[in-house]
Amino acid sequence: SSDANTVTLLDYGAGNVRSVRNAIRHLGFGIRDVRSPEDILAADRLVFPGVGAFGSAMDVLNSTGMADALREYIQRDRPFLGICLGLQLLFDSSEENGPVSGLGVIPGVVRRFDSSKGLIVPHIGWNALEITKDTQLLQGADGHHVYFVHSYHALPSDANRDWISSICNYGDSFISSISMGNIQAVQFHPEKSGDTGLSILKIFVSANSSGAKVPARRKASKLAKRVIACLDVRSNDNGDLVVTKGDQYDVRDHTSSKEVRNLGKPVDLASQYYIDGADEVSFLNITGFRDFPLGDLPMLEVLRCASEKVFVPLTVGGGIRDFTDANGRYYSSLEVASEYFRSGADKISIGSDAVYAAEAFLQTGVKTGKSSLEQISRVYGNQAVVVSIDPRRVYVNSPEDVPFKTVKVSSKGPSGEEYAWYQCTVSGGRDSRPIGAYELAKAVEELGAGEILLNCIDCDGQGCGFDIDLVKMVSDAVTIPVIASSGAGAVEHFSEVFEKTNASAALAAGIFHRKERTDLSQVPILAVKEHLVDAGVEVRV
Ligand code: 1PR
Repeated sequence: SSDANTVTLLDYGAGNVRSVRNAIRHLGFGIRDVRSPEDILAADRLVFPGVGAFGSAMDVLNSTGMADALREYIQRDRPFLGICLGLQLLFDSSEENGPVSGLGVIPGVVRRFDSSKGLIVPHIGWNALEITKDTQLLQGADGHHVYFVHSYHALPSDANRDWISSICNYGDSFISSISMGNIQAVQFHPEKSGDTGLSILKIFVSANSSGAKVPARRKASKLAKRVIACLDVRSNDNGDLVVTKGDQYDVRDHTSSKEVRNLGKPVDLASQYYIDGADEVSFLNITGFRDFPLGDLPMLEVLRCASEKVFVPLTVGGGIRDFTDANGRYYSSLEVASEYFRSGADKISIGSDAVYAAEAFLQTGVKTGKSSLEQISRVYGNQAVVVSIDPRRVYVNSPEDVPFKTVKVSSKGPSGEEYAWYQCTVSGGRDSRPIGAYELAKAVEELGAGEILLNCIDCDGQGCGFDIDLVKMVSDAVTIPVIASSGAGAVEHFSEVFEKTNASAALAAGIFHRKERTDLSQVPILAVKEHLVDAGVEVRV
C-alpha cells in the first residue's frame, strides 16, 4: 500500500492493540509498526494506543529511546493520535503506582477516580463529551456517546486549558480529549465506540482536513446504562460451535431428541447484535470448565472473526484456569487469558476459578497473588477482568439460619419463607459451594475484579425479569460495575432493573435470539433502547 494509505502504529508490546489494528484495517488503511525510535520520527501519521500501566509504559518508552523520539515528533507538530493511556502519557505525571513522570508535553497530573464516595470505578461504558474547543476530529462525536474504560484520568487545570478539546463528567470533570495543531489524543476508545468511533478514527487516518469543525458546545453528560447481548457457545453433538441457550442452565431440548439447542453461528449473531446497537457482546464458552479452552481452536477463531466486525467491546469467558493437558503440558490461566486477548477479546470473564479463589481468600484472609483472577488483573488491569457469578436462590426463614448475607425477598418462598441467600455454584451450575453471591462479590472486588456479571440460575431463560433482590444486594455491596443478567423477557424488565438497583448494565440472551423458541417473544435491541429512553434512562442510541 502507498504511504497515503498507511498509518504508523506504536505498539510497545504491553497488551492488546488488536482492536485498534482491526479498526484501522476496517477503514481500508494499512499499518506500519514502529520498531525503533527512527520509525517514529519517519512516520507520516502516528497512532499511539497506550495499554497497560502508566509506569511500565514509561519504562519501556524511556529504555528504548522512544520517549525522546515521541517528544521530538510532537514538538515538530507531526500528526499524532494518542488513545487512552496514549493521552495520559502526554502529561507531567501520574499517580498510578507513583507518582511516575510522563512525557511532560502537557502540564498536569493523572489521578485515580475516587471511589470513597461511592463512585463506581473503573469508569466503564458509554459517556458523552462536552466539546470545549472547535475541532474537526470530534465532528461525529457531537451529542453521541463514546466508550471509556479507565480508572485514572487527566485533570483539567488553568495550565492545560489551551490543550483541552473536550471534557467529560464522571464524579468530577476530566479531560476526555486534547487537540493542539496536529497533536490529538482521546481518553475514550474510538476503536470500540461503534460508528461514532470509526468516524473519528477515519478523520485522523485519512488526513481529512476538509470537513467542518465541530463548534464548541457544552452539554451535560452522564454515564449511560449498557445493554449487553450474550451468546452462550458450545460444541453441539456434531462438534460444531453453536450459540445455544438454556432454561435454568439446561441447554438440551425437552423434546424426545434431547439435542443441544442450536440458535445460530456465533460470529453471525455477534455481528448482527453489533449492527442492532448492542453496547457490548459477550461470548460464554459454557463447557469451558471441562474442555481445555486452548484446545478449543474454533472459539479462538470465532473471536478473531468477531473482532474484525464488531467495534464495541467483546468479552469471552469459560475455562479460564490453570490446566495440564493430556500430554502433561502445563498452561497457566494467564496463558489461556492471553490467548483470548490476542484473539480479540477486550475482557475475559472468570466463573468457577474465581469461586475457588474467593473461598481460599475468605478462609485465610491472605491474598496469595496466585489466583487466575489476581494474575490476569495484575498484567492486563482490572478493567479487563470480569467475574461471572452463577448463584441459585436458597430460601430461609430467618437471616440467623445461615452464615451468609440474606435478603428479605419480594415474593415468599414455597413454604412461606421470607428470606433467601444466593448460593454460588461452579461448573455451569452443577456443583454448589459454601459461599454466597454477596460474599463472593466483595471478595473478588478485593482480589482485583473490574466488573461483576451477576447471573441467577433460577431466572435464566425464564423471561420473567431480573432477580431484583439479588441485583440490588450485590450492586449496593461493591464499587465496581455490576452487570445484571438472567431473566429478561420484556423491555420493561430492563427499565425495572435500572430503576430499582445500582446495576451499570443489563445482559440478556434469549430475548434477542432470532430463531428462539416459540414460547417467548423475540425483542430487538433497538426496542429495548427506545423503551429505556422513554423511561428516562440514559442509554447510547
Ligand atoms: O466456570 O470460568 O468455565 O465459566 C463458565 C461460564 O459459562 C460462566 O460465565 C457461566 O455463567 C457460563 N455457563 C456455564 N454453563 C452455562 C449454562 O447455561 N449451562 N451459561 C452457562 C450461563 C448465563 C448467561 C445467560 C443469562 C441470560 N448462561 O450467560 O446468558 O442467564 O439469559 P436469558 O437472558 O436468556 O435469561 P467458567
